[in-house]
Amino acid sequence: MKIIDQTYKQTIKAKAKELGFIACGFAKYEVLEGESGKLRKWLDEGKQADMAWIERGFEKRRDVRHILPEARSVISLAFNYYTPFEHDESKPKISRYAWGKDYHKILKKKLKELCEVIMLTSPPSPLLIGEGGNDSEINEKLKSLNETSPPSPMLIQPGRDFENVQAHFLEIEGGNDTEIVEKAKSLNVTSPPSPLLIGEGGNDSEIIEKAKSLNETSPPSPLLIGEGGNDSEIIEKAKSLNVTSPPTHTKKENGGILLKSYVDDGPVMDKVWAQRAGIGWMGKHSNIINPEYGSWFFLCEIVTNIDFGIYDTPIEDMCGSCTLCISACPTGAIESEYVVDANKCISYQTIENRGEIPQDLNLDGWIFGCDVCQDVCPFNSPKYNHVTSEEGFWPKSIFEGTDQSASTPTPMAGTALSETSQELAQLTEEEFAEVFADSPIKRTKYAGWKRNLGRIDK
Ligand code: B12
Ligand code: SF4
Ligand code: SF4
Repeated sequence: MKIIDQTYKQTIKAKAKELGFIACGFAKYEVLEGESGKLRKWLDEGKQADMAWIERGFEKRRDVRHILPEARSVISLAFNYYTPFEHDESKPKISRYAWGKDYHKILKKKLKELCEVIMLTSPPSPLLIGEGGNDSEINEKLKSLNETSPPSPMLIQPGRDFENVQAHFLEIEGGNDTEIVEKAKSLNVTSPPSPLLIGEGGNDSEIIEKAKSLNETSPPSPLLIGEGGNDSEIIEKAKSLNVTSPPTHTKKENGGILLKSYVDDGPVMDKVWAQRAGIGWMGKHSNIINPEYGSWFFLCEIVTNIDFGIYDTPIEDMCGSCTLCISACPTGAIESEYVVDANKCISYQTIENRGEIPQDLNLDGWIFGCDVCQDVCPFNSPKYNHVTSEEGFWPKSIFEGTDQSASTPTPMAGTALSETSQELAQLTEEEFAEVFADSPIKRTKYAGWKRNLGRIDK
C-alpha cells in the first residue's frame, strides 16, 4: 500500500510524540547488505561471545522480509530514559537504563497504542475504492481477491478506544492467519463493533453493548455502508451475503495493513534502522546519538507493509576527532571506532554471560550493565540531558513513599538500590525475584546477581 498523503506520517509522528517518544523516523525497506556484512565479520571474529542468538537471527537482521515478507518500510522510534541522578562511585553500580521498571513492558504498551493509530487512521484500501458495484458484486470481488476483512480501518472513527481493539494487534504478535484466528478466539476477541454503529451516537461502551445486543461479533463490512437500512437490516444483509470478516487483518497484497513491532526483543538491527530513519548517528562507542538528546534512549521499531513514499535521511556523524569513550572504557572493549568486543564489555559480562566472568576482567564496580562510555560522551553532558517523560523509568527507590511529580527529586545514591554489595548479597532468591520482578535486572538471574556482587568489593 503506497501512501502519497504525507499527513498520515505527520499523524503517526504526532501520536509518537504524545506517547513520549523523543524521535520517530521513517526508513525505506532495503536489504541491509553493507551493515550485515560488518555484523558478519563481527560474528566471524567471535565478538558476540556466547550470544549465539545473534548468529541464529542473522538472515532476519540482514533482511526484515524474513520477518515480514510484505515489508516496505521501518518506523524507528527512540524513548528517553534519562533521570537526573549520577552513579555513586562508592557503591555497586547499576546502569542507568535499569534503575526503573522494565522498559519492554512500558514501551510495548506505547507501541501498541501507536499501532492502533496507524491502523485506525490508514487510508482505505486502494483495491476497492472507486470500483463501485452493488454489495453482491463487491462481495464477489472481495472473495475473488480472497479479501474477507474490512478493506480499511479508516471507516472506523480514528482515535476511538475500542474495548476489542486488540483484534488489530494480533497481527503484531506474529503467526500466520490461522494462528492469529486461533489466538483471537482464545482471547475472545470479536473485533470492534461495526463502524455502522458508530455514528449512531453513544460512547464506546454503549456502542459495544449495542453491538452485543445485535449479536454482532465482527464488522459485517464497511462495504455495506451507504446501502441504507438500520443496523439489524444491514446485519441481516451481511449474514445473507455470508460476510463474516476475520477478527484481524489478514495478509493481503495491497490490502490490510501489517505491523510488527519490536522493543529490543527481536532479530532486527535497531541501530541501523535508527540511523537510516534519521534518529541519530552511531557514536564510536557504537550507540546511537541524537543531536538533541544524546544517547540515553531505547530504540524500538515497527516493520510494516506501508510504503510511505517519502523517507527520512541519515544525519551526519558528529563524533569528529573525539575518542573519549574509547579511552575511558575500563576494559578496552571498544576495540576500534564503532566496534565493541562483547567478550570484554562489562555490560555483556554482567548481564548476558551465564558462565564465569574471566578473572582478569575488571568490572570497575559495575554489578549490572555499564555506562562509562556514555557517561564520558560530550553529547550526554547536561545540555543534552532531558528528563524522561516516563515515571516508570525513575529509580525504583526514589518513588517509594515520595511524590513522583516532585520537581526536586530526593537525592539518591545513583543505583536502584543504594546498599553496599554485602547488603545486596543478602537478598535470597525469593527476595531477588520479588524485588526485581518488574525490573530489567531480573535478566541476569539470581546466579548472575550473586556472581557479579562477588566480583566487586564495595
Ligand atoms: C547484542 C547487544 C549488546 C551487546 C553487544 C553490544 C554492541 N555494541 O553490539 C552487549 C551486551 C555488549 C550490549 C551492551 C549494551 N547495550 Co545493547 N544491544 C545489543 C542488541 C541486542 C544487538 C546489537 C548488535 O546487533 N550488535 C552487533 C554489532 C556488530 O552490531 P552493530 O553495533 O549494529 O554493528 C555496527 C558497528 O559495529 C559498525 N561497524 C562495524 N565495523 C565498522 C567499521 C567502520 C569503519 C564503521 C564506520 C562502522 C563499523 O557497523 C555495524 C553495522 O551497523 C541491540 C538491540 C538490537 N536488536 O539491535 C542492543 C542495543 C544496541 N543495546 C543498547 C544498550 C542501551 C546497551 C548498553 C548501553 C546497556 C548498558 N548500559 O549496559 C550497552 C552499551 C555497550 C556498547 N558500548 O555498545 C541499546 C542502544 C540504544 C542506543 N541509544 O543506541 C540497543 C539498541 C537496545 C535498544 N533497543 O534500545 N548490547
Ligand atoms: S559499556 Fe562499559 S565496558 Fe562496554 S564498551 Fe562501554 S565502557 Fe566499555
Ligand atoms: S565520546 Fe566522543 S567519540 Fe565517543 S561517541 Fe561520544 S562524541 Fe563520539
